[in-house]
Amino acid sequence: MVSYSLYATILFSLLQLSISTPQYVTPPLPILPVPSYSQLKWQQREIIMFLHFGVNTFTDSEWGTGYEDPAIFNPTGLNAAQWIETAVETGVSLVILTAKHHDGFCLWPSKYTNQSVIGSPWENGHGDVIRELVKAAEPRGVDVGLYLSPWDRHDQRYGHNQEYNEYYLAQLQELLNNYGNVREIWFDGAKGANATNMSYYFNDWIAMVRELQSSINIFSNAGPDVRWVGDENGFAGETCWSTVNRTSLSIGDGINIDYLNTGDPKGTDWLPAECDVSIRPGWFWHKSESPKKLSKLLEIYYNSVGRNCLLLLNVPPNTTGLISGGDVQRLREFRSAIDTIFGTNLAEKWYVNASSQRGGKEGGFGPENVLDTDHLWTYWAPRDDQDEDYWIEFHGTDDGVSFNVVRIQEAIGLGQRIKRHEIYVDGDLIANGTIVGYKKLHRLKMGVVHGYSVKIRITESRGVPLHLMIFFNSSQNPLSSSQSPSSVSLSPNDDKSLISPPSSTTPPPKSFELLHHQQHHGHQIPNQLFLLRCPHRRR
Ligand code: FUL
Repeated sequence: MVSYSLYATILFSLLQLSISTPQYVTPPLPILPVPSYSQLKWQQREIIMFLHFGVNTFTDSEWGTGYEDPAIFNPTGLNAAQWIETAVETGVSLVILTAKHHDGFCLWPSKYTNQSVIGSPWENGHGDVIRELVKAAEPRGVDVGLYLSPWDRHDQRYGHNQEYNEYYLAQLQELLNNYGNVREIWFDGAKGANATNMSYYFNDWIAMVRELQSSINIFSNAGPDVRWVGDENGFAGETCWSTVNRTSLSIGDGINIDYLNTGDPKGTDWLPAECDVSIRPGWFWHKSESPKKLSKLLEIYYNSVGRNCLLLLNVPPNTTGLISGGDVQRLREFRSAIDTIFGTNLAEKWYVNASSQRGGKEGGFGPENVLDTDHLWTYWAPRDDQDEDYWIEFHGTDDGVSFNVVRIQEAIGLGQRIKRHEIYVDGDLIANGTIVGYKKLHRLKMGVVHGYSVKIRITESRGVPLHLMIFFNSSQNPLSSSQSPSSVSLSPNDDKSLISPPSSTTPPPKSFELLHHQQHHGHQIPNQLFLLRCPHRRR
């Protein structure tokens, strides 16, 4: 007979077993506000494309008068598949077309006006540019967005509040009911200085958009989903929070440029900024204009994507209805340069430790998470029960590493937190900055540095900072002779320091001071980069 004490012992051991079974450590609480699902998807696109196309393309103008004859719109070789291929090659997953610009001409056969493709010889008046775009985009997995200008210089209803708002809403219904998923709608605040007075019924527009499309982002200078960055150069503020107080902004007027440019660390609304800029001087295609230099596009990339924003790059189709060869070529160079610069994680094999980790060694929030490829949901998290000097440190191999760019990312799914950070190489401060957000790119001012350890200190944050990651690029050089010249070609005026030239014959210098010296005296510099991503939790 089994004694009572044996039963008790077995029961006790079982209890102990269940108590010592490891429990998953829960993720930390978010710090509000956090992005919506659609905002998070939007942010991950990084670069999106604008297509300005319409009667202005044929009149060589930027703002049409509204008196254009629709018959002038005649893109004899229009091929939306070519636009989409260009987008795909550029790494773009969303293209936004000007369905109607300020001149009032509609690129689709709207029932509510004759100022449209209906009056054009193109396709004998049976054409529909939006349909062409959607048909070309869908099989290539590219999403579509639409720009519908509130300011309308053609329609007689403009200036009559009820009539024009009804017209605008009717067109929104056409656009959002008939072309499948639309991922972004652009409410442009632009309006000529002497334009007729007009009140836009934004609340009605927003409600209608939400009713018709569940995963759309609404853009205006004040959101509600995406805000304008405050300029048309493609540059965000050096500090650019994804948060604002929407009550400090109003759609359409009273624009506070500085507020848009920098956001608000105390903001209660998640409203990230979009940086719109054209590849050419104008928004519409003009024969006399040519695309920006590669170095300029890269500078724009660093100042938009590299400052926690999205880059909305305009590429205007020409009078044939195609994206011009020079623009396509420049976009290829742009993509190739980005891929070369950010292609390989130089830190992949490095050892990493941190000031502390949530849940201890087995907690799932260790600093090694910063080296994986999930940029949002695996991260390093320090303990949240103490006031500490938050840092994460990477230790290299015997040869160390050379780099000139640092990339840091936060796990923004749990809120934007970091207010200030510093970067040290072998104990020397080499860069510092303010916010990080989805992505912060530091192009090191002193050029390439070489070192054996890299430390990121987070010196100020909203709550406990989460996150970081590192890349070390041992990649082929974009200008290396072993590569096909078409992979990246810089025009003679391009700033070659933006993508460092090769150093196959130069042994790596021992200190970053030396590298600094070399670069400033025109020597070749190593191409490796160092990218740091804010850590995320491993699932
Ligand atoms: C501005 C407009 O006036 C320009 O023509 C262009 O569409 C740009 C994106 O927005 O406000």
